[in-house]
Amino acid sequence: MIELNRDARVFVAGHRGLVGSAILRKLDAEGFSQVLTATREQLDLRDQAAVNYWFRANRPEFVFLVAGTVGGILANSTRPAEFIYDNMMIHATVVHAAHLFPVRRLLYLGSSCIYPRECPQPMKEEDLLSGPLEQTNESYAIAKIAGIKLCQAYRRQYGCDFISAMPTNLYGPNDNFSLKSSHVLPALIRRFHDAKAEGRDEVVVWGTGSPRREFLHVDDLADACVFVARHYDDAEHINIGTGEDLTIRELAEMVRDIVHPDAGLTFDTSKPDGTPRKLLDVGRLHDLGWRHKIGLREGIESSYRWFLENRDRARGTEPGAAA
Ligand code: GFB
Repeated sequence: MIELNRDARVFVAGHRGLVGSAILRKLDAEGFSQVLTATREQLDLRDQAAVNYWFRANRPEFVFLVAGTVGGILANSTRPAEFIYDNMMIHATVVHAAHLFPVRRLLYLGSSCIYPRECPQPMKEEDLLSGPLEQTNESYAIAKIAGIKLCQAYRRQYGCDFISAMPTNLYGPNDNFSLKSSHVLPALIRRFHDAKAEGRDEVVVWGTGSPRREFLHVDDLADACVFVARHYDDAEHINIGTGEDLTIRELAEMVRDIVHPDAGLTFDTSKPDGTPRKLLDVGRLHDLGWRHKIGLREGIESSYRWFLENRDRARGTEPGAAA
C-alpha cells in the first residue's frame, strides 16, 4: 500500500474539468491540506519549460494527471488535430517533469476509447492494441495510448512510480452541457430540459440508439482514483468502470423519464453511432477491492439537480455556446 496521506503535496493537473473537480472534492472531503492546482492561464501544460519551472517551484509528491482536451463523438471527429496535439503534449510534459523533479507517484487517466473498435466484450486490459481503433476518436485514442506507454517507459528506464487507469464514459457535476462538444449523457439532460422549458415534446437523439455504453459517476471515479493510487502497483493500466452497459435508446428513455416524461424520441441517423459497444472488464479492479456505489438512475437524477442549481454557470450553456 502507498502512503497517500492528508499532508502530502498533491498536484491535480486539470482541476477545473469534470474529473479534476471531482478529485478536488474527494481530497477536500478526506482533509488533504496541500492540494496544488494551476489554471490554464497560470500554466500551459503543453509547454515543457513552463511545466518544469512549475514542478521545480512547487515540488509535488503525488500527481493526478487528469488534464486534457476532451469531448464527445462530434468534437472528436471534427477536431482531431487539437485532440491529438493537446493531449500528447500535456501527457509528455507532465510525465517528464514528474521524472525530472521526482514525485512519489503519478496516476495518469486515459479513456476507454483506447480499445479496438471490434474489441471482444467486455474489454480486458490485455486487449489494448489488438486491432484497429474507432475512426471517430482515433486521434484522441492514440494520444491516450501514448500516455500509457509514456508511464510504462519512464517506469522501465528510470524506475518512476507512474501508473495508469482507463475509466469508462463519465458524467456528473461540472460536466460540459454544450450540445455540440459534450458527451451523450449531459447532452441528453440539456436537450430534454430545453425541450420541456420551451414546450416542445420531441427530442432528437443522435445515431440509431443501438450502440451500448457504460456510465460511471465521476464521484465514483474520484474515489477509485484515490483507491488505485494507494493500492495498485503494476505497470499495466487498470480499467475503472461499473461493468454494466445499456443502449443509447435505453439511456435516452431513462433521462426522459427523469427530465421530461411526456417527450417523444426522434433518432437522427445522419449523426455517427461510433463504437458499437465498449464495456470494460473490471475484474482486476474488483479483485483489488473497489466497486462503484452510484447507480445510473440515481446518478442522472443528482446530475440533473446539479444542472438546475448551476444552470447559469454550467460549462457549455453560456449564451451563444454551441447549441
Ligand atoms: O458520448 P459520446 O459522444 O461518445 O457518444 P462515445 C456516445 C453515443 O451517444 C454515440 C450517441 O453513439 C452517439 O451517437 N448520442 C446520441 C449522442 N445523442 C447524442 C448527443 O446529443 N451527443 C453526443 N455526444 N452523443 C467518446 C469519445 O466516445 O467516449 C471520447 O469520443 C471519450 O474521446 C469518451 O473517449 C469516453 O462514447 O461514442
